[in-house]
Amino acid sequence: MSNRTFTMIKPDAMKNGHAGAILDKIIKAGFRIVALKQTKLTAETAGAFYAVHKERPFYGELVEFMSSGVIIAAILEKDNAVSDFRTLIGATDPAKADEGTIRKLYAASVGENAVHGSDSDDNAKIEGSFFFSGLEQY
Ligand code: IDP
Repeated sequence: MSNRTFTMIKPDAMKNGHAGAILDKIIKAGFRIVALKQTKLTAETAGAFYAVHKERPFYGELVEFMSSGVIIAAILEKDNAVSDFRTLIGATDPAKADEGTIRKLYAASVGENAVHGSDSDDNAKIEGSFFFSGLEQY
């Protein structure tokens, strides 16, 4: 079990002014920020990040949405990081997310759902290194 996960604050939450509140919630939940930056994905880089979903019907919509505005990307550290972070953000569809979760509080739909959280330790490593070199992780 690794102690790191990777997150993005997605374009909807950035545009709606929720980035500060989301970061506050993440830090108060006990995650340490290992690396963090604001950046913008192109259709090409968003497509590469989500390549695992290439065959899903929502892939085109997802790529368009994720490249529609700036995001914040971050690597987070905590015991049991991947699983605890998935609990903190809630279900993919905010309508099904538990009360108090980030997606319940700040997301509007299953597509535009405010935050990303890695779903495994292996993916946390792959996704973190998609955005950050080793020298950017403290
Ligand atoms: P996750 O982000 O909760 O792990 P995944 O099933 O891995 O959920 O899907 C990745 C992302 O694709 C979701 O966070 C969401 O932005 C988008 N997505 C998932 N299902 C749908 C859908 O049915 N319609 C549109 N977008 C979707």
